[in-house]
Amino acid sequence: MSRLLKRVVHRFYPLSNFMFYMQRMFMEPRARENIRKVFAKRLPSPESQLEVCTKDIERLKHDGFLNLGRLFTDQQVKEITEYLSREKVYDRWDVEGGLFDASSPPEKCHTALYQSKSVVSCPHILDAANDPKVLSLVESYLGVKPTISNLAVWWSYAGHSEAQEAEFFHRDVDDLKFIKLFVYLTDVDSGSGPHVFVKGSHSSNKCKVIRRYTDEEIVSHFGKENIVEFSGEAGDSFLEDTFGMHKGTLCESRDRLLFQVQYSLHPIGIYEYSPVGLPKEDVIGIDSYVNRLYVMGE
Ligand SMILES: O=C(O)CCC(=O)C(=O)O
Repeated sequence: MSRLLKRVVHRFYPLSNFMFYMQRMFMEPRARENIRKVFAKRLPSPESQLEVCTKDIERLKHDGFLNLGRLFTDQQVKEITEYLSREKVYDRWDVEGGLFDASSPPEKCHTALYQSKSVVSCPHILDAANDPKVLSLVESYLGVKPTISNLAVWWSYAGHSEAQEAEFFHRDVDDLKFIKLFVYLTDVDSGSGPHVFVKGSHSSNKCKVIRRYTDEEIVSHFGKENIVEFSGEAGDSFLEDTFGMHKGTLCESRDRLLFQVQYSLHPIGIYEYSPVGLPKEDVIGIDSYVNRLYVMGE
């Protein structure tokens, strides 16, 4: 099959791919919101018993992000990083390159991900992804019971002179509505790859073409005053609607380790999921619908 034909088929088959590419055709926040409402009616309703702070949800909707403070204690960060030090990673942008030790990445590698099965089995990770306060905020934001559609931990490495891929500003256009939880697992300052978000850009009609944008373009469209850099200690967390413009700054002085959860209405159409079977005691209290793409049901 020619490459072009393969690409065309990939857009339509399986149907989840078609849904993924369809929603990418609607880039106006208001149109996306109207379509979200239609789909939300067919999805399970929010169920959280925890009342969310109205101010928090209003700020999240207005700014596109919300600082949540500490999600992991120092001891939990230690247990997570100790566990991960025994697991292998792969280059996000060169999957074919295979697995390697996180402490000795190939020279050209900017970002290295742990395999899903390592992440799911890592201490404290599922508990954090299912933290009741986080889930109640996420439910309020999405208007439905969420689906965990991506669960990832990755290293961003220092020592490169030029940004690559997600180190440039971009929008994620993964589902009609989604939100991501970011948790730093190393201390992050301006030299160690802080995540950067453009306040309010999640509801803006500017920069609707799906591509990478330069810092200069972002400043000229949104203004320097709206660019928010997230520094923090290991264990600090924030929620962000990454339909808004964002990037991971190129690390200069130190590597950065980040844990991220994506919550959406649907599974991400182009992802392939392989739920992991976990011991019963590890899944007590977590919702089987919310976690179904990563944790195998009974
Ligand atoms: O590494 C980062 O901070 C950026 C992450 C990102 O671009 C994303 O999650 O879509």
